[in-house]
Amino acid sequence: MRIVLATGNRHKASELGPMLGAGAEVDVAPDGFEVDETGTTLIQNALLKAWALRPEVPPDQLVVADDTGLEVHALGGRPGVYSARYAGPGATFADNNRLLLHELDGIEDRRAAFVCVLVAVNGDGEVTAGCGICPGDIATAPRGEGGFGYDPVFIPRGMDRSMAELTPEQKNAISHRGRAARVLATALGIAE
Ligand code: ITT
Repeated sequence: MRIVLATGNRHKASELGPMLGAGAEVDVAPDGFEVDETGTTLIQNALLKAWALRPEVPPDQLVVADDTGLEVHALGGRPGVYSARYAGPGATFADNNRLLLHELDGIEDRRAAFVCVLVAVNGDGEVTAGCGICPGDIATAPRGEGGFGYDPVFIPRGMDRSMAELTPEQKNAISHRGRAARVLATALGIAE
C-alpha cells in the first residue's frame, strides 16, 4: 500500500513515516500544501486536510491527515484545536511556548495532554480514524532540542524529562501520534 501524508508540517511527516511505513510506502504532500483549518474539532480539521489532498492522489493510494492539539487543564482545554495559532496568526513554536508559560505563571495545576487524530481516506472515499492521547504536565521552562512545537515545555506523565529531551524512538513509543498511528495501522491492516 502507498500512503500520502496530507501535512505541510515536516516534523509530523518525519514521525509518521517510520510509524506507518512498516506495512506501507509513505510519501508527503507536495511542497506548500496548506489547508484553511476552519473546523472546531480535531477530527473536522483532519478530514479537511485529507479531503483537500484526496483529488490529487491516485485512487489506489491512501491519504492520511493528522490534527493535533495540546489541552491544558488550568486553561479549560485551551489551546486545543487552536494550538498552531495560540499566540496569533503566524506564531512560531517559541511564541506559543512563551505565551503558554506566561499564562501558567504562578499556577500550580500544570496538567495537560496532547491529543492526536489521524484519518485515512481511500480512493472510494472510505474513512478510517485513530486517536491517541499523551498525558503529562507543562514545565516551568523549556528544555531539550528534539521534537517540535510544544515538546520542550511538555513533560510526559511518569517522566522527568521533557518530550524534547527524548530520542525520536522514545517519543514515538509514548506519544499521542505514536498511539494514534498504531491504532490506525491496526485498523488498516498495515501494523508491524
Ligand atoms: P498540518 O496542519 O499541515 O498537518 P500544523 O503544524 O498546522 O501542520 P496542526 O494543525 O495539527 O499542525 O497544529 C498543531 C500544533 O500543535 C502544531 O503547530 C504544533 O505547534 C503542535 N504540535 C502538534 N504535534 C505536536 C507534537 O508531537 N509535539 C509538540 N507539539 C505538537
